Amino acid sequence: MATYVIGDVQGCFQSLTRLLKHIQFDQKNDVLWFTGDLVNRGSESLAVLRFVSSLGSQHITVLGNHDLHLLAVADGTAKLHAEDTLQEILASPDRDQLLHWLINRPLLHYDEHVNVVLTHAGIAPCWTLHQAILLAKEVENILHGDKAHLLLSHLYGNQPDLWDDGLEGYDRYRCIVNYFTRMRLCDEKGRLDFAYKGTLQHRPTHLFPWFAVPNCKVKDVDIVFGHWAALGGEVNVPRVYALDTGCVYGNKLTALCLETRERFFVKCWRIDTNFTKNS
Ligand SMILES: [Mn+2]
Repeated sequence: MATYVIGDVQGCFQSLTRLLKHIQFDQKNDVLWFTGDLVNRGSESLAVLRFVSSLGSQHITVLGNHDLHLLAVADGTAKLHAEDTLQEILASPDRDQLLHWLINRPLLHYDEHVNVVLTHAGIAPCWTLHQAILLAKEVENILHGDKAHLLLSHLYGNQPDLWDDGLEGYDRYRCIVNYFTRMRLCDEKGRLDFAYKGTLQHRPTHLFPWFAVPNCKVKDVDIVFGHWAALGGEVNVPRVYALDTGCVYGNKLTALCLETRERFFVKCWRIDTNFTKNS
């Protein structure tokens, strides 16, 4: 038995199929974790969603910003963007079943046996692991309940951009979701920057990648995340694993074996996608 964490698939079903073949994925014995952003920008989001949701207890998926965008569009609280490739899901006969499955995914998964935590973008530098687990649960409870529509309709926006324990209501939930699904750079206090999406090398010098903010509170756990394709899977920080390797941009799709920490990847081509802008 092996556990593989797979980076952002973003609708690239052919690449996912090739990667699973490469790692000789055994559906009876192996477990797959996904870093989120299963859908959008790639050309086969529906196939990815159908496949991953069919894995049942053999898998873990955390929600990414593109997954939440799909849920908000389906809910009527957000509009499709020009570069979105979600129409096929929205028009499919099994959409309600797939979306119900998707909205019930967590924002964070922590496995105490292997001491690994998985989220889409990372963990706010001002949170301990325990706090992050509780805050993810707060939002998940609403997404999984009858107030999900209200939350989705208040989800968008960049404010508040700094965590404060005293935040309440939708400001609190939006801030939590932004840390878990959109974070890349922060200032030394942990204030989110939403503008920069590039490499570590060229980042604004007053900002830090979230995992290298001084006095980062998450310690003694391995953190696996996706979302930041420009990292190319490299962070050079112990116990932090970046797995978005830009599959949808024609780069690579990566799997990390949790038992051996070995990485596997397949090269991707833009034939999997009808999206070419690197954003
Ligand atoms: Mn993302």
